[in-house]
Amino acid sequence: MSTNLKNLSSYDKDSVPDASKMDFGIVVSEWNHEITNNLLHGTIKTLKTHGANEQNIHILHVPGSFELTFGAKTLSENEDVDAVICLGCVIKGETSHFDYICQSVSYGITELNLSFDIPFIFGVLTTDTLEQAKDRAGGIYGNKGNEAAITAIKMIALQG
Ligand code: DLZ
Repeated sequence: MSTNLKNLSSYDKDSVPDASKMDFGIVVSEWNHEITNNLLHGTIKTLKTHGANEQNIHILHVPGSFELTFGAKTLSENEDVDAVICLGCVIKGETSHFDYICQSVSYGITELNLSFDIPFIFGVLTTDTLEQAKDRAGGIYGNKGNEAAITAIKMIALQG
């Protein structure tokens, strides 16, 4: 979890490779959409800041974070993308849904990274409260979408 020691939107711009020739997939959860919309906008803005073309950014919406894994797999099979960024927001409730969804999506994205030849990026907020999510979706701790975009660019560049 980010703290006041680490802002999700702070990074060294010079350390980020040029993304103008890269193709991105973004799969975004509709659950907690006021948060995930901010994550999506933050992701797209940062990709474009580093040269990505709008027509090379493919977006797929899924109902909830549990569906991110299947959405990411589908997107990677249907579009010629170099990385898929998964965006979601899971907020702890009164039941154990939180634990099941977080476990499933983190395991699912790990599996995709091991099964496919492109990177799948974990851009999922897992918070105790809506307030904590807002703080990390364009609030006082930055925007996890910015972090996810930078991670995707760096991971694509890693492959040469
Ligand atoms: C059901 C559910 C609950 C309780 N909470 C969240 C949440 O905080 N964040 C989220 O992205 N999705 C949630 N969902 C929906 C599940 O991810 C999934 O869409 C449904 O269980 C249907 O498979």
